Amino acid sequence: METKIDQKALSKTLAHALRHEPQTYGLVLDAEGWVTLDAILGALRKQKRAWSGVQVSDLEAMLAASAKRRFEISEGRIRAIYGHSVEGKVEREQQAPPEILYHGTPPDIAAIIRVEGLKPMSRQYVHLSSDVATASEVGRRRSGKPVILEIEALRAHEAGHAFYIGHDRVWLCDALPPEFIRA
Ligand code: HQG
Repeated sequence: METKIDQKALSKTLAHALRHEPQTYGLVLDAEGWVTLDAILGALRKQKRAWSGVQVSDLEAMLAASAKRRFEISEGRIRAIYGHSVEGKVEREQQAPPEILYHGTPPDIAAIIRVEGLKPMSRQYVHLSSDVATASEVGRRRSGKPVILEIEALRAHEAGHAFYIGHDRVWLCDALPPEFIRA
């Protein structure tokens, strides 16, 4: 009998396992954050009875149905694209960013960021968005009226700050001083 998989619950558990606490699931991420599909399926099948028959096709269906690209599957492996808090920084390739990136955040936090700069807080990297709509969506998780900060990403990159691409709408960087933040 086929069991219907709750895709939201599956996505949340995957994010927990692949971004934050792989050890809780008996998983070890490689240097770039990958685990094998066999390992993740084995871990998920032990989590809940409803997932005892979870297949790669269920993971693929969840990825295809999600509005946000949080995970990627390649060559029999899966990883979280961004959002990590695990110890040991996931290795990423530096890339030149677009001229401007955006960061959506509540007004009181924006005021702090204008003074202190952007910090990764509980994650490995600061998360930036490539467009205002995405930044606004990120900011709305915490505030009805988020402030959208404009980040002079290319100028910061040229001044020696590293940037990394997550996917087309999500960029990552290390802590960034306020001189590159405007608006
Ligand atoms: C703030 C979600 C005080 C920052 C989203 C943010 C995104 C500071 C919070 C992704 C600060 C960190 C990441 C400073 C930054 N002082 N607060 N100096 N610098 N902050 O969740 O960017 O749905 O770690 O403004 O959509 O909100 O999980 O980062 O408010 O793509 O896939 O510290 O997570 O994606 O919060 O979101 P987060 P974020 P998922």
